[in-house]
Amino acid sequence: MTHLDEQARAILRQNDKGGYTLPTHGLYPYQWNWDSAFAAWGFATFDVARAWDELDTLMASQWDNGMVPHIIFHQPDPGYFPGPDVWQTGQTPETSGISQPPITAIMARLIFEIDERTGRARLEALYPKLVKWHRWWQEMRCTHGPVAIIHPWESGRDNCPDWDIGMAGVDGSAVGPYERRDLGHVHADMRPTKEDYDRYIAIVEFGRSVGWDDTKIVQDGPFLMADPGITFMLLRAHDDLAVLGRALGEDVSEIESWATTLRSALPLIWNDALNAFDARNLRDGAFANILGSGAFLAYLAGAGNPQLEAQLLRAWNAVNYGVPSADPEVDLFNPRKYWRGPTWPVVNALIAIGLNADGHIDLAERLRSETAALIRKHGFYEYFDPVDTTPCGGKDFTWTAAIWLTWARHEPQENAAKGAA
Ligand code: 9WN
Repeated sequence: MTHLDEQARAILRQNDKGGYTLPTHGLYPYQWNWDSAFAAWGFATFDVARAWDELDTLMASQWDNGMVPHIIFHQPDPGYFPGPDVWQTGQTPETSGISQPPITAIMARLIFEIDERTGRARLEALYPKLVKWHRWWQEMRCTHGPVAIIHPWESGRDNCPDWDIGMAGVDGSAVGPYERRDLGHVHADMRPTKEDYDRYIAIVEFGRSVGWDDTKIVQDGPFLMADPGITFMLLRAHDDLAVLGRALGEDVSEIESWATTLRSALPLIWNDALNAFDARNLRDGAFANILGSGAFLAYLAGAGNPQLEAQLLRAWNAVNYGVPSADPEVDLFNPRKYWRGPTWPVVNALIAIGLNADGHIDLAERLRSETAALIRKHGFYEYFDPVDTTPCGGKDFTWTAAIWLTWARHEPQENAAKGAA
């Protein structure tokens, strides 16, 4: 075990609150949905039982309607805004009112395959909850075909340019005074703007005003956009859930039919003018007309194609390290501003899983080695400047430590020796 491996394990342990893991101390003092799924994958490299615990704790906060919230406010903490008093969802424990990328089934499969014998009982307990969550996505968020998000935070790629056209229609001017807490931890240049936050809060206030009724929010809410990123992650998650269901001897025909229906909606998010998958404003049908990293998650769902590959290489070759979160060849690209340019190790890991499965072994390896170089040089930061490597956002970050242990640390010789894909 190398020093970096030890450090990565130590980060997971330091951020472990007993059953759930904080993304990082200070900036994000609660349990986040997709962060937890990555944390579980990381724990699985040295403590499989702890990995299942993480997923159990996440799924334990599932709402009666099947939704699994994006934040679970286990313990009060004044260090984050907006907290439970703003969301007012009336859940116990308190939670936010939106979801986040459904990668839990993807990670559950990876963890199950490490040790199927002991994992079986854990999976049996989790499986019905995952099916219920996936059904919620299909019924509540796929009414327009691809996955719709009702808040940029739902995408996990909060302020990426994909959402600019949808956010332009959100009126944030009536939001009362509030104090952001993120700026006490991270420089404002790296975070979303005040205009973004006013609109984020306006969308939360709308959800609260209709008692977090999904049908009303999808119908009348201030923001509704098709998200290529979640569409591809859900597609992959459906496939993985079906594999898990079959292993348990379950009838997976409902899951298979969701996957077929969702796959048939992919042409709706293909933008010919951009030559790539693209986000779309579902209020008026307009495409975002901007290449984002969500498009490259197509590989995760086996939906890559030569035009997309050309766009991937163009955007990637325009920077030096990792796949950028926004197109480096457009004016709004900003290499340090959150999801408007920086490279995110976790997104790189998901893209690489897809590239590998699609036979692009060399590209997957290039992505791994560039991501590993960033972590070796600076440590386990939240994200990085893809041009000059500057580390950005929170440090000692759980998901960066997790993907180091599971993916970034593995040199090709080692992969070949292990027969890993
Ligand atoms: C809002 C925790 C989360 C990640 C998201 C990332 C960021 C929150 C924020 O942090 O979002 O959910 O306050 O900025 O964008 O992907 O899950 O790491």
